[in-house]
Amino acid sequence: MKVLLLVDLQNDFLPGGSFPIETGNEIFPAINKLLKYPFDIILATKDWHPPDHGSFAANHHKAVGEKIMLNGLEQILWPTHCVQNTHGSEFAPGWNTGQIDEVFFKGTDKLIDSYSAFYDNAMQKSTGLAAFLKKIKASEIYIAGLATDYCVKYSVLDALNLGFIVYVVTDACRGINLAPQDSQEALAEMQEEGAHLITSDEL
Ligand code: VGL
Ligand code: ZN
Repeated sequence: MKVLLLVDLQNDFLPGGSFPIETGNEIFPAINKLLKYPFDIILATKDWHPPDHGSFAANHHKAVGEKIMLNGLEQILWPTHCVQNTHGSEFAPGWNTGQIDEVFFKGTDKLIDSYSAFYDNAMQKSTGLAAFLKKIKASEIYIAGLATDYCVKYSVLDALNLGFIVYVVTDACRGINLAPQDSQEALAEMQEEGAHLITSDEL
């Protein structure tokens, strides 16, 4: 069972959104190439926060990028983004969302962020993705999307820990890069942990 998992391809993470990755639109040629390949199933995640989410700087009257303790865990503060049922949390245009078989939602609890598509940042609650993948007997997971250094990275590391064979499609990912080398370091860490880095053309 070959699974394509597309992470957080949502308006707010792209130019014009509230938390834009300025190079984010560069992934769509690769995403559209992937969508032509014969995956057994295509899954997507949505970052899906309530308006009072604890990761939003504005909810603490603090600056973006500052760190706080949120319910016992260190939390980087982000711009308000991907609020449930807003334009910013909708899938971005530029790819055929009609091909998605199932969507998994994360970051829904205001007291804890969730970078991984599988579990929240305290590994307490599951999105249901792990159980779904086991049920369909998934073996290989091809992961792409936004952002390389957060949601893609933590999804990849959890998928490896769950025992899946994981491919990261590097030209179909872009990062936030709070520090300029963050995405490169994230890819190196994923590879060290056992992920295979490939491009959409190599696939
Ligand atoms: C993400 C930070 C906060 C991501 C989501 O999709 O990588 N990063 N929320
Ligand atoms: Zn978020």
